[in-house]
Amino acid sequence: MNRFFITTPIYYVNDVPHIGHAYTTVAADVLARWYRGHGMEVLFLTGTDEHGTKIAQAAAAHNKPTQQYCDEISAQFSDTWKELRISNDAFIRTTSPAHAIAVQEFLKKLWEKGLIFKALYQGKYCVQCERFYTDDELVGGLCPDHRIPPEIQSEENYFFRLSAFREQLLAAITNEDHPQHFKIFPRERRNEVIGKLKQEVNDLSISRATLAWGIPLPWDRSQTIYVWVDALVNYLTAIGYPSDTPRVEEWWPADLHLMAKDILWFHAVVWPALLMAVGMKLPKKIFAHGFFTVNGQKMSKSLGNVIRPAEMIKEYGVDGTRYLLLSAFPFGADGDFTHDLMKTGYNAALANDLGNLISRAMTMVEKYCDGKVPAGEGRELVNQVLEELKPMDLQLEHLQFKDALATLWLVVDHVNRFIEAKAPWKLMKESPADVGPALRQVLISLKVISFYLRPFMPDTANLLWMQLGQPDYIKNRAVEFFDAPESVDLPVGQPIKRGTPMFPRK
Ligand code: ME8
Repeated sequence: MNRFFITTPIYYVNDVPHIGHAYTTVAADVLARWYRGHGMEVLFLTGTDEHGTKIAQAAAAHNKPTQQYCDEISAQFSDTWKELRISNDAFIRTTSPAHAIAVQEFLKKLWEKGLIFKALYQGKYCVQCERFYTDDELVGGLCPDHRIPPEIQSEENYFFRLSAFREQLLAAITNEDHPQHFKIFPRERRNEVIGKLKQEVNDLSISRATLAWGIPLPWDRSQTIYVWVDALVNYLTAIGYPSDTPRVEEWWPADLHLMAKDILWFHAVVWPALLMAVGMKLPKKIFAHGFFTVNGQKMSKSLGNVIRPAEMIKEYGVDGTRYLLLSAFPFGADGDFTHDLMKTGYNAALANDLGNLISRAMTMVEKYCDGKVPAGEGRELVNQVLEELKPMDLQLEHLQFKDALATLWLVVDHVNRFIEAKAPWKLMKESPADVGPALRQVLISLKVISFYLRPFMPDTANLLWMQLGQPDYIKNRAVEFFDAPESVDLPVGQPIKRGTPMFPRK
């Protein structure tokens, strides 16, 4: 069976989730559901990153023992993902014992390969990013992401010879025939990585002498492992590394690492180099999406403009939130998220187009067809709808969620226009025999829409599915997919169950 291993970043537990984290996670969920729906075996991984200075400081600021603090915030991430119907198959916490073993084993391999050396290092470290910056990378002396001055850190650390992999990495990224070729998207981000790789690459400090909150280095327990190296290995912990179970063989390399552009360097350069160093395969594809701002500003606790998923869910529902996150901007581009944008999107696409289509279709079937699927010939609408949905395959393969939703909404619009044109309320008087066949096509088109809606809005799709008289697919854990979309159908006489309107207007 075809396998698909998809990951999100593991999020820092210094703060509870916001819609930036939800964005990546919902996107990954859509792909996981889409591929499962097409009969693939999917492993969808997310989790929390719990070591490092930033976390230790956050726990101290809350006057809590660090582990307890991590437990609490990590639970908030997993609860939020449950609420957002995220269908992850695994959730890694870097403070779990299995992960510590995986990281230490990985580091032992690097050590044995002679790729680690010890050196005195003085550098400028941004605790919020958990990384050193060179003077060139700072903007006016400040961290380019957080706009805060970095700390001067000076200690004797162990280093990984990242610089030794510069050329091999460049070749693996740019040469499609290279045995370790991997893809980076979008193109501009890929070019940035290539541009940086063409310049000098510094070796990477992989341990801390003064930070206790981390996993000890296997050969020198006075130092802890750098949080980024610790975090990246989570992708292997999840599949059973370091044991030799077939799972590691089956699932590695990952098909897709998803993240925003802030951490692309770690995924496109540091991680592949570490994997090359220990002789493992590289992930196949890395996609770095854009950054949300809120009313033009970076989301940050200090600015007080952080939008929490719970606020959005309260206002727009779970599926409304999922829809709004993915339809707002092309995946890859930055975007400014405003309440106006959300409200407009909700009213237009959900209340008007989709909500209205479902409710009027069901109402008419009740009124004109005795609440049952009518008989009738003719499939021109159904066939057009199936044809119009075809681009979604490629759009989702390229992670163009906004475009994929636009494709689906063209179809929603098409079915709405079909109803307008047929005007069953008039037909009832002029040619009542034509009402059943027209509404039959509308119902079958809704069944198709429901199927394509599933990955994006699983609850709505299921409600629609059940209104069409189909069995609850969430409760039955059904993972069906269309083997033969052209034969999609509904049995004549099957009762439909009109529900309450789904997306009340704001
Ligand atoms: O970097 N817009 O964790 P993190 C869009 N622990 N996406 C955003 C966002 C925004 N404004 N803010 C955050 C870490 N994200 C490390 C990762 S992985 C081995 C270790 C999302 O909590 C986006 O996916 O800072 C980004 O890459 C990630 O959260 C950073 O999460």
